[in-house]
Amino acid sequence: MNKEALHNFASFLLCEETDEVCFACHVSPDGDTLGSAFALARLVRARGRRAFVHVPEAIPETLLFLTEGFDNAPFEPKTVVAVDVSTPDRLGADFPYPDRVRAVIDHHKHNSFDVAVSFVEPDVSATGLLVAAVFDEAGEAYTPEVATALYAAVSTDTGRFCHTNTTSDVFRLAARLCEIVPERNFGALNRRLFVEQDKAKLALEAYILANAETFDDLGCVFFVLTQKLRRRFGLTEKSDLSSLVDVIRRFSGYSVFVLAKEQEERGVYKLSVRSEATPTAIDLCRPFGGGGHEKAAGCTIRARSARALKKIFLSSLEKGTK
Ligand SMILES: [Mn+2]
Repeated sequence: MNKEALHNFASFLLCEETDEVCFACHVSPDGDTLGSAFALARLVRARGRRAFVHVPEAIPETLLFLTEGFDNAPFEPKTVVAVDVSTPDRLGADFPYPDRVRAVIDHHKHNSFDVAVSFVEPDVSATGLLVAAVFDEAGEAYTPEVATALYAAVSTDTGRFCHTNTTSDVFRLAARLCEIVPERNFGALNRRLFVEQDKAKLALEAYILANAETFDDLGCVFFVLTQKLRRRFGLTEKSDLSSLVDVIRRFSGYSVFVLAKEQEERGVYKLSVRSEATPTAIDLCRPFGGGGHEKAAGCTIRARSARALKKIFLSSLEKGTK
């Protein structure tokens, strides 16, 4: 971790002039962007400054607890800090303050923000680890709310401590958080984050397992969640579908996993791509204007049907494997 970048970021965040701060999350908000942003907002508030968290889309139900006891009413911010956001467009098309972004804290390999204060560490497993370092640098203790938020950040970005980014640093931070999370009740927290699902979602998961298409030559598992299926399983726009790709990742003998979600706008599909080999997930998504990490990435593709979408993606994958 670059000590100087850490020091600069912490100094910027805590200097007198940094007030009225908006911590901005990325689209398709996950545990890392949300947990990190809420922890940072609490740090700034602990120092007597005003702060709120901007979330461009609905917060998934599993992560709503991060907002408990936190009055997140927005105001006209002076400063915006992008949290776990790799490119300005991932702040969302309707982000109201794009020209006020002055700092960024992130762990994506390709961060394209051109801002005065940049704390970007591509080798770090989650932005939550960087936020923990900012607390340490600032000499600020983790409150139970902060510990819970940081746990949400690192546990989700490491796939519940399963992905290859589960480093000893991750476990060291988790061990520290374990001392602070209320009643050390990780069981309840994990159940909330990872285990319990409503009936509709469980039925959908079973459907996906039974109906995902496998392409043996390409080592790929593919599933398209159409609007029709969304209606059939009673999903709303608020339903958190981010973990669905992990359902198809369970097929053994395959290395590329794609979950495509048809959007309300006809012919638009958002893809979550996972890859355990080459081409990497980011290499598969970049031709379509997407981004992310080596093993986990996403992109948006326009196609006239689910069938056409599959054809587009699979022929791109085929080219990549040659
Ligand atoms: Mn992240």
